[in-house]
Amino acid sequence: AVTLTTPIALIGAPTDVGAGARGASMGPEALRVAGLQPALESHGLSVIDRGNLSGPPNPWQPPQGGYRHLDEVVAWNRAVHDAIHAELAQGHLPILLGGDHCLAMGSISAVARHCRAVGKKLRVLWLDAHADFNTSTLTPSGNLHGMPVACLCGFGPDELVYLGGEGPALRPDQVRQIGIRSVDPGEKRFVHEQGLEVYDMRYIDEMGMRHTMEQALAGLDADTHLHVSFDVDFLDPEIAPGVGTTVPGGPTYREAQLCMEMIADTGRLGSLDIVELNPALDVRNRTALLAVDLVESLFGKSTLMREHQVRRR
Ligand code: HAR
Ligand code: MN
Ligand code: MN
Ligand code: MN
Repeated sequence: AVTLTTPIALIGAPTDVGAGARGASMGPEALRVAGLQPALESHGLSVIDRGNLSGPPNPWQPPQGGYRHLDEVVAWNRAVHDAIHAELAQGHLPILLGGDHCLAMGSISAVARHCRAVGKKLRVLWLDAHADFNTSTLTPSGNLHGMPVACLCGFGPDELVYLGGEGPALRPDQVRQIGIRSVDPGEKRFVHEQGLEVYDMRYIDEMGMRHTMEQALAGLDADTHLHVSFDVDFLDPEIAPGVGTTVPGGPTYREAQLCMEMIADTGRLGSLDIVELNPALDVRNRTALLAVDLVESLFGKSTLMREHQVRRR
């Protein structure tokens, strides 16, 4: 659970090896320039910036055997796994600054390993326009940022499935996907077959963000570690143009804020990915600034304001 005393560690992973467009490698610096650290500190949180990890460059090759840049993706994810695990072991709350979404394999495998060691349950909230549940045979692109959820659940190459040591990191029933609106045909069948809990945009339109988040957060308790994997393309492209794979019809500013606020209210947030921000496609760092604004809410900005108001009355 987040308290004002849990130190937050920022870890940059400047790569786009898993993506279909170049530029997410500039994400960590754009988030820093947008003031992520001072924004969190302004709410009384203590933040350490660990700087950036390093790894192989993007060779920009076509897929081989259904995977593009598999060796490079493995190398980056090993580095991410080790860095995230080290922070969790010290009692810190790690924030991965991506980088494309393939990096969630490294971060979530580390979170799962940590939860096994300390005997905690794990719930993953996957905020995304995409299900990221492709495999080498289902993928239309070979891009590994379209496959992290499948790999984490055991459907992928051994080098990625066993990043965290023994067995796959996740069972499908630990995942809640929110904001989904672009799923490939074979991927869709596989999502249903594996029973992933998906709150797609149709669900959010009909039921509202409040009810959606009540469902997605149901059953969390004091022994649950909540990991949020925030793919910035979750947001509607009208407010968040700086991503490689925009899909129209995403959550509005207020819907996204409410989503973050309701997560904050649980007090269970234990780790976070901010991925797929692509400054090469952004407009005056607008999408990075929005991501920072939303992450402030995720860490309880509005809760803090509400408490102040109550005290003043
Ligand atoms: N489903 C498509 C593919 O596998 C596009 C995946 C895009 N993924 C991300 N992350 N941008 O969610 O190629
Ligand atoms: Mn994604
Ligand atoms: Mn996405
Ligand atoms: Mn309800």
